Amino acid sequence: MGLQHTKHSEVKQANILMLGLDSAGKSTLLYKFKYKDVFLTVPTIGFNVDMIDTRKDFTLTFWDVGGQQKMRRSWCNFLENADGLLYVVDSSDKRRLEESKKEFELILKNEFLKSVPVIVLANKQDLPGALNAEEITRRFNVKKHCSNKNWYVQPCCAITGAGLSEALQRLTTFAKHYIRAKETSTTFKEIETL
Ligand code: G3D
Ligand code: MG
Repeated sequence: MGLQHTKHSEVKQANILMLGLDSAGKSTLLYKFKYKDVFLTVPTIGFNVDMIDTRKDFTLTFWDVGGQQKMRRSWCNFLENADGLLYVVDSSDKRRLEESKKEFELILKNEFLKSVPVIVLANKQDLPGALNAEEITRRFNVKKHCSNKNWYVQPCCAITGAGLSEALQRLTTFAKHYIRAKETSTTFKEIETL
């Protein structure tokens, strides 16, 4: 019996689910991504979703499904196709940190996100008293909740754009890795059923 080699098609696109409480800075981030990168399209598909394609050789499509209470129930619809989760936190809003943490924990319990990579954006680093990335990591218990997947906590400021290219780079690496792993496991399942 020989080894079966499967040639992967080149990964060109990834769906990134963007979540976080209202006012965390999601829309500001999308705006910044849009005007920083050359290649983009913003299809109007109604609903509270923003799709943005960035980079020439690889497309990250961001789905900003809104953080308001009434929108949270619709999050699940977007989880199934997610190749990455970008979770945005207002690091300066200590009053709502616990609420944000609860949402984070809740979303990670979803079966569809079991091994989906996670980037937590510790946003609003420009504001006085903002918790740094280490503190957000600790408070959100990220190590524990993301122990079975790739994760990173990136400090950033959506207004100046500081930290965003690092976040995009890491997100791209994680998402590509995730998609390849998904393809491999599908291939193995197909082989098993032969
Ligand atoms: P949301 O889409 O997650 O609900 P928004 O959040 O992008 O609408 O941002 C909510 C508010 O936070 C906005 O202010 C926005 O300018 C501000 N904001 C977003 N990111 C940052 C940041 O990194 N630093 C600072 N100082 N402010 C930020 P307004 O005043 O329009 O409500
Ligand atoms: Mg918004």
